[in-house]
Amino acid sequence: MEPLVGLIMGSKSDWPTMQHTAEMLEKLGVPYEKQVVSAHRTPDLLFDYASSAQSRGLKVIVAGAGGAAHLPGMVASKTVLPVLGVPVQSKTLNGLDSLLSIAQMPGGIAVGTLAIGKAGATNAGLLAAQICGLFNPDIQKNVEQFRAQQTQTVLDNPDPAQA
Ligand code: RP5
Repeated sequence: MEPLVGLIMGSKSDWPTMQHTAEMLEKLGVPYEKQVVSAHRTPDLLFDYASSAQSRGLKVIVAGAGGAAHLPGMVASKTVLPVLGVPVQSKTLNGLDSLLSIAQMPGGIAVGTLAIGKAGATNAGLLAAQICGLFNPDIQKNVEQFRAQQTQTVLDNPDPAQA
């Protein structure tokens, strides 16, 4: 299947975080593509990627970046596809810089901002799948099954002291 989700990140160093988005998309049967696209190191590539994303068939873009994290906002400015931003945990400021850079978009261009780090990356994959589930019943069913299994796992293991 052609990719529905474009998974991009500012650097290879973001992969240990953003691989959790990839894992969730795979778990939920969402076809995706992945690529390093840097706002400040490859600005022309960023413009090309974002402006061609819709015509190439993508439905959602997940963009992870750290530090002065311009990538999600700049991508959102060049496409009407929903853009989900993942703040990567930076070494110096623990990702607070990334979070504020991504979340504090001025009104008029929207980026859906997730939590810092692994949880945000995981949920970006989940949210992208939920968006794709709006037009793809198979993906929506996979999301429902994932949620049901998660619930059952908690109900089956109520003792907090037991491994
Ligand atoms: C950002 O700068 C990337 O998203 C990454 O989180 C951060 C550091 O990049 P590297 O210097 O590790 O390549 O563009």
